[in-house]
Amino acid sequence: MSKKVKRSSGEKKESNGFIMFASANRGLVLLVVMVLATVGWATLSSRPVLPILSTPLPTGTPPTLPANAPARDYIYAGSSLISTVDQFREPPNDLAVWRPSDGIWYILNSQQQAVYYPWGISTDIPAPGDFDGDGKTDFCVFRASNGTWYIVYSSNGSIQYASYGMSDDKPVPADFDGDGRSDVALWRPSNQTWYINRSSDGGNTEVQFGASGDAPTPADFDGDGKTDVAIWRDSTHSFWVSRSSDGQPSSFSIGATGDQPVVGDYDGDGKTDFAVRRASTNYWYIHFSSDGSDYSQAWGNSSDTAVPGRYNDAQDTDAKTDIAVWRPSTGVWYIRRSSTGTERAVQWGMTGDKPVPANWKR
Ligand SMILES: [Ca+2]
Ligand SMILES: [Ca+2]
Ligand SMILES: [Ca+2]
Ligand SMILES: [Ca+2]
Repeated sequence: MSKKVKRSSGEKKESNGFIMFASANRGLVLLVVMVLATVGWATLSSRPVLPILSTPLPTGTPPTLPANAPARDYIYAGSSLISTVDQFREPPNDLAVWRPSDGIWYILNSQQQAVYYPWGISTDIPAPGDFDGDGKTDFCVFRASNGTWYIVYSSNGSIQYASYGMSDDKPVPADFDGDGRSDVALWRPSNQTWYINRSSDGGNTEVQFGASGDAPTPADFDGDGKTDVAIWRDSTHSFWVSRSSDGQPSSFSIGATGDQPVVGDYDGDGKTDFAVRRASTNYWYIHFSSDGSDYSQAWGNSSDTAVPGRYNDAQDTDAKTDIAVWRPSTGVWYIRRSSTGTERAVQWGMTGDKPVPANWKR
């Protein structure tokens, strides 16, 4: 499993079951797509679904990608990009859910308007990322049945297909090579191997890291702007990280067996902090990277879904990850503002949805 595959325009090449990018601009096919609605949630919930992607993989020349760029913060006024700030921090998240029953993504944008987009079918796994590097998250699903990624570039609406992976793989898209674009990537539990298709040069990185039973937790722990390969090992309640900065492995023990990894940059220093959540007590345990101190906080209840992320509003504009949960029974988000410790509760989504907070900027 160590062959490398080169891209060639419009041509599929196989290597050990992987077929590299083939793409086509089908912007005209799917359209009616982004609709800003000021109407209520109930109306949105009944929107029709556009079926997608039952056709064979298309061939053709992939569209030109944006030039490589370092990780940046993108500042928008409405939909217009007005500034970028170089820093290895994620811009604020929008609240969003993906509804498997109808394949629709529902986003609450910064103007508190609903945006929806049909993309995917019920058995897909949502795998959003910024694959074209324009600072906006792209709609993407991984279809395990055929090992295919279906991506819509936010920059030009083009549809990208990537056959990469097998049915039991876990999609882990992130910017491992630090060029500002998410890489199509997956973790294979059966051999604990990471398969990363680098956006910077189209080559593949395959690295065995982890053991049976581990859970992938990729993030930028060393703060160099590149996502690090990392896992949570429940049996020893420890994280293992392969640092992108020097290639060295390191481990950190925190919490207890049975805890859930909830890594994020809670102190806002640009480095991801080790963190776990204990469902039995609803406590979050965080180890701050900035000063090595430990922090704990009770938040949410045991049936909630953890959705830590940087959520900004008028009362919280810092760059720190907020402790946050989404309640499946009611669709309410409970965000603990990092700057004030106060609660922000917003209803968005309903039972059966999957929360997909990200930098949608729609
Ligand atoms: Ca994008
Ligand atoms: Ca990348
Ligand atoms: Ca890193
Ligand atoms: Ca940190």
